[in-house]
Amino acid sequence: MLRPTSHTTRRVINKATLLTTALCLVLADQHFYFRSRPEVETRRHYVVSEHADNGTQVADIMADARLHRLHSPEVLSQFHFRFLSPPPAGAPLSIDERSGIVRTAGDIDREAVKQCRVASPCLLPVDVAIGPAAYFRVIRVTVEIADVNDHAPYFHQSTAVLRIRESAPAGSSFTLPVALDADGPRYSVQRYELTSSTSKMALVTESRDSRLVPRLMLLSPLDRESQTEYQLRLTAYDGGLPSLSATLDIQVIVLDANDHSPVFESEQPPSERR
Ligand SMILES: [Ca+2]
Ligand SMILES: [Ca+2]
Ligand SMILES: [Ca+2]
Repeated sequence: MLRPTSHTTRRVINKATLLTTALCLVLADQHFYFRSRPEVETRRHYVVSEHADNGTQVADIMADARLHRLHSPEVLSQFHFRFLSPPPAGAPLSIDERSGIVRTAGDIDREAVKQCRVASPCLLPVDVAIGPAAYFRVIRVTVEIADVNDHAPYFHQSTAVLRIRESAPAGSSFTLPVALDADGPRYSVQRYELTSSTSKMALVTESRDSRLVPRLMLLSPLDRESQTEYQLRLTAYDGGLPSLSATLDIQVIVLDANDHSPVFESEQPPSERR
């Protein structure tokens, strides 16, 4: 049997109706808001090799953005293209105002681009604005500069001196000078080699802050009384093919430790010398 609707039930229904209506209005408003937002243009990605020939084509904005499909030839003939901001120093690029073709306009040098000295890969935003105002549009463009191995590793100095006390136990290790290389991680220093005539020392490397650090490890204790110094050569190789290298000559000087008791020059005590 149906029971008459109470005032309380009617109030609940009215509140629910109001809430539903409000929710619909909010959703409708959001729908309108999302529909009315301009579409976000996909960022176009191009790659150009470091030191590519001057005039190398990097991008054809007109063709790649399919502007021919969107506009008549009459409209396209009015278009002009320009970079929103000039490409950075070290990455000379030009854009043809009428065709929208992007080319290298000088020597592209990855290591000369400030923001690429520590960043890898080297990505440069070079957005393109299309005019006239009636057809204004921004094509978002990223140009990646592909690294080439155009820098050899180098040490800050050509020689180094390492002083090791003869009391240092086997297993002790000592930091050696690090080689630097201006190229990106792929073509930077990848390995070290140690050349020496002794089997008392060996090279070990450790990775620190994404950099390979060479260390000299003692395999057996040194004895100054038998050898006072050692000559070593440290060579750093980069990741090129063939790899480029740098060398550092290291002089290891063995420091004295008080590891010998005093001895008399003759077998007789001084008091017994004549
Ligand atoms: Ca370079
Ligand atoms: Ca290199
Ligand atoms: Ca390079």
